Amino acid sequence: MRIHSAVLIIGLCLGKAYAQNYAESKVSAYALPEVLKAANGKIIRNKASWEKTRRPEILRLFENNVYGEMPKDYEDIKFVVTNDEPMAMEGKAHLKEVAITVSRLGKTVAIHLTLFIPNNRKGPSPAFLLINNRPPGNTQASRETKSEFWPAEMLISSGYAIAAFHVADAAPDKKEEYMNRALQLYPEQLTKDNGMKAVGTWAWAASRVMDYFKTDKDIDFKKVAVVGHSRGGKAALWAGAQDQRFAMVIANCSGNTGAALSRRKFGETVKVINTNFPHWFATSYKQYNDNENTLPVDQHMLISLIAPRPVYTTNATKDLWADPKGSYLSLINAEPVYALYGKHSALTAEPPAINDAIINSAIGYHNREGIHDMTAFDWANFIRFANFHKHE
Ligand code: GTR
Repeated sequence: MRIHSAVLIIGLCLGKAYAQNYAESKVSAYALPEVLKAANGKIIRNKASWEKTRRPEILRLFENNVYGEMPKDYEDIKFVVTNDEPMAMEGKAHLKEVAITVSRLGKTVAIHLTLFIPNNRKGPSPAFLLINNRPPGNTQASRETKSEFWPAEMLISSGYAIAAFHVADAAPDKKEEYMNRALQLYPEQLTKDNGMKAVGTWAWAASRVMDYFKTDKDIDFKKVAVVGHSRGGKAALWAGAQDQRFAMVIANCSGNTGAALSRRKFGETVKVINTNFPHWFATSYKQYNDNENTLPVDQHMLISLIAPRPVYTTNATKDLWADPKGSYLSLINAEPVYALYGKHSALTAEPPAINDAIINSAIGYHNREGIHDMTAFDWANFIRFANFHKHE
């Protein structure tokens, strides 16, 4: 009985705290850092100075203050196809399971890639790569269980290759264990304030898959979209910002330190995410706990780093924790950088109606009815978005 009342009281308190956190009226006024104003005060007016000055500046700010450095060197990388089934999915797809083995300083890490390529195709296939943060069963090669989180059959019948690796191969998603895989190759990262942690390492691993794709003649290396959900979405955005070989970036319900603006402090905040997941972002990011207004960046600048490449983000109506409005505002505030490249954005001033997708646009978006998840509805729109951009 006593326990019940305690639970009730805690529940009511939490409910109240969340209700306050979810009130638009509680969002205080904030000023976003200007994406087109360089550190020396000069206003960026064309893509040449964006690429030469401002883009590298912003990339460094994110490395030093949010995601940590992105090491690019390694001594060796090997690709071994461990399973090859040319007639998988009842003959519709070629399945390849590939061990991507990376070595540095005498240490080795293996990223296991599952890849289905449509057999009904002319030439190399465009591909989607999922950074899988959910149980590995979601991206099963055997297809005994099928999950909407990675609807491989749907992608294959739409003419796209579909690939996935599991985040635990690169960095286990636990504060006591994240350092035990790929970070063993980069021990210097573990001692720096701006060293990469789990989310950075997942993005690093996505880039190693690109290294593999470059060698696979069945894949159109110039047409690879990196996809992630939630924490995987944060990693997908960071991967796409860092590695311009990704032609498209898709972040589903990515929320705080993903697509959502930090300064709104709506739903999950920097302090909450750093406290609950101390192993995700650089140690230096913790100085912004309850101190978002001093961040030299906000998340619209992360979206900007993806320009001119198409970017698509989503939210879900019952996932206020991920701040749908703040994610949409992030996209709107990245538009000036896409404009430098003459890229058309069809974003409307207000977010589109629930379940209405903005597809014919360099920056795409939908807010799906429902909970925090990645569903067949989300994927159907990713495919529409990729189809729209296919011939660019
Ligand atoms: C939550 C976290 C979010 C998001 C989510 C997920 O607990 O607060 O930032 O990453 O997990 O990955 O599903």
